[in-house]
Amino acid sequence: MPLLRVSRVRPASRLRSTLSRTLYTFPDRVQIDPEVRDAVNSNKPVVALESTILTHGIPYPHNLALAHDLNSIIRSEGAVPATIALVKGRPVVGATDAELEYLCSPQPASDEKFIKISRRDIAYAVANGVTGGTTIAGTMILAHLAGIRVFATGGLGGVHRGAEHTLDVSADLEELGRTPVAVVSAGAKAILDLAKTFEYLETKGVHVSTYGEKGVNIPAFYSRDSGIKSPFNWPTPEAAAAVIHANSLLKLQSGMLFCVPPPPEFAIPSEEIDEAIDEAVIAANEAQIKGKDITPFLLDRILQITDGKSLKSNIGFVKNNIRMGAKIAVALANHES
Ligand code: PSU
Ligand code: MN
Repeated sequence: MPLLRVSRVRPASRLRSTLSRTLYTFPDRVQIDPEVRDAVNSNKPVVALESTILTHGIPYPHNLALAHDLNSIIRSEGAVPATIALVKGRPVVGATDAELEYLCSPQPASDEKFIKISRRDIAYAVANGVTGGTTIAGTMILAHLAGIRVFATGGLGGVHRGAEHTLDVSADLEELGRTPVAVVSAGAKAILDLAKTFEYLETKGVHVSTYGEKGVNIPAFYSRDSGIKSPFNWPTPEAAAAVIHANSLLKLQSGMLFCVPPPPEFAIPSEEIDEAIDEAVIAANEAQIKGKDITPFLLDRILQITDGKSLKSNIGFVKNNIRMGAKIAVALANHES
């Protein structure tokens, strides 16, 4: 009963104003787009976007076209886009067109200009003036500090195949366990051990729910069905928004993963993509690729093996995820107004 009364005082905005002080009081150190700032402060819908997908996931010039398209999709749904990155050591929340162009510029294969920034890399990047794309973990941290509660992207990092030997588990999972941001994605990347990934999320107390009616399974990035049962389903953006609101209300401090199966026209059947993934994993092992280089290596290999089909699929469902993310952000703002 008391919960209901509390819900009427809009705890989410109170929560935001305290948290946001961390970022908003250092304007010389942090760049928050004025439109994003206004939207956060007035409880208007904002959708955060990551930048590793631009710097390390999707090759030039597709990345730049995608960055612009994602912004337009979010705006067409009535929300404000906020691409998050580190530019010359400065956390940026809401990258400008010039910054997007810079982040998307082609990088020499041997000597990377930009790094992939997860939780462990942020302080180093700030201290050393480094530019890089924030991963899901890195983006969640900055989104949360800026008061943004919905973040949409392609696919989550997770427990890598063979993790029982390498212990390679993406920091994305830890972040979902500790940072209250809703991540909208096509599940976790199919290059991973998906069963272990979702076990891990359960251990960390992360709410996992899949778009659709009750019984729809968790997707597998390129394909619609991972064969793994989704703990919950969200039939509408309003249903997802209600969970995000309750999560804030209870101050759970954990993240939420809202999965969106790729639309049929962009999905690749698992029999087809699994072969390419297996081949890419063998190539990565042979080349002894380790740590943070594995994900970009595998995505690039799969692109080559499928002759560009995986890229087309990836771009298609990322756009779809972002549209769903914007609908959730709009529903959340309505729910709380
Ligand atoms: N999904 C994509 N492309 C990507 C990634 C995900 O379609 O580039 C990135 C995300 O930024 C994710 C990261 O957070 O890969 C995970 O990397 P790692 O496994 O090293 O934690
Ligand atoms: Mn890793």
